[in-house]
Amino acid sequence: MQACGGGYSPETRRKYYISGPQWAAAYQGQALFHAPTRAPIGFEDVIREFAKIGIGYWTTHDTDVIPTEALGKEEQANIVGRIRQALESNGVECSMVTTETFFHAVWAASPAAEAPEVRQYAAWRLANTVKIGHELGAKFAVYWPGSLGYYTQGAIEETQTLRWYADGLNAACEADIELAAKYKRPTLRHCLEAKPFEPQAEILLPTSDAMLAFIASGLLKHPEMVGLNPEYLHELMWGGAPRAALARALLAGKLFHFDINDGYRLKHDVDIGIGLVNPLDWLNVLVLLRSHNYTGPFNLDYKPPRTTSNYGVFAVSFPTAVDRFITLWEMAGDVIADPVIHEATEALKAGGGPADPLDVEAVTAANRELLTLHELIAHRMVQILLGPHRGRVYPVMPA
Ligand code: XLS
Ligand code: MG
Ligand code: MG
Repeated sequence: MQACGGGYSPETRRKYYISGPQWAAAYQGQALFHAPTRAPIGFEDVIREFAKIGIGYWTTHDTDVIPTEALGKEEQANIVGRIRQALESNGVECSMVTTETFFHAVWAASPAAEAPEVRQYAAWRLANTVKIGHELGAKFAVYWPGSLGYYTQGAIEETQTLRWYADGLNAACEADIELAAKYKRPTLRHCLEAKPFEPQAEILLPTSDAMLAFIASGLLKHPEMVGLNPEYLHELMWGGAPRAALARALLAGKLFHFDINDGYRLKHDVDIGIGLVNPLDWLNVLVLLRSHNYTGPFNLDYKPPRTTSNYGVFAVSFPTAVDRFITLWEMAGDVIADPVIHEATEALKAGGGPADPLDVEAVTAANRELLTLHELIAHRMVQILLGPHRGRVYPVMPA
């Protein structure tokens, strides 16, 4: 880390709305074909380490911190009390809570299963998470319906399952309205998170766009309370352009929260740290968000690789992820202010000159040279990304 140089100070890092998930820091490296490589770690250590790094916000699933069987019991209240204490003494805030509706065996047929008792339990779990959110001071609740789908076709009826899923969200929003009044707080912002595959074979709401359609379907009682938590990699996984997916969410006024990470197209959810795979695409994403004044959280929903040690999670993995984000965010500011890109963009918008708009050949000819600027803009962005030779000329061979 010393050899790499140039890390930001914890004070600087805290100026950004960056949140660290409990589950990311506590991820032990396990997967279907992988045994864990790291020892378990609890929320007290995670919150303390986040604070030291300068990650000012913390996010959690209910069962990341409370055992399933203790939910709703006295033990829950004790744990929530301990979390509040850990947050307070480290100057960290809880920004988001989310319900685990994918891991426990009760969700084998999803939280919108046929059996009414499963759905009643799901509605209770969502409401209980909203309550925990209010108790911890959170502003957002996230829903990743990863188990909403199937392995074998025909057993579930999709329209019915989606109606049942909407019932769960409706229960969460209604509980929120009551709890917010009780705690004298604003209601939470409820954010749907899509992923195109995993853990079901087929997913009923696989993309952010599918979720926008679901929010507008008429099934939700409070569609104004519900928006999106897109995850960068989840849009890339299906082959989409994350920046375009974010643009559609912005146009719909539904970009509430954003999970940041990196990875590859058409692969499983590898959850690599931001900017390690697609830094140029990330720069572009942040240019879009900066130019539209996105003010929501950037949630570090990645997984430190299983080759990283417990020590390395906090000494290398988290600080470097935060620092790459900050650098890319500041570079996005450079792109927006760049005179070359500005001039090129304005020239493109002005068009190629006086031409009869109904004369197709004249319109084409008038823009022929101008459109070369598309490639120039891309070149300029790479110059800004790579930095050192921006606008400068180096002798390639010593004179
Ligand atoms: C899983 C999701 C998950 C959500 C919260 O792929 O990214 O981590 O962000 O349940
Ligand atoms: Mg996520
Ligand atoms: Mg992911």
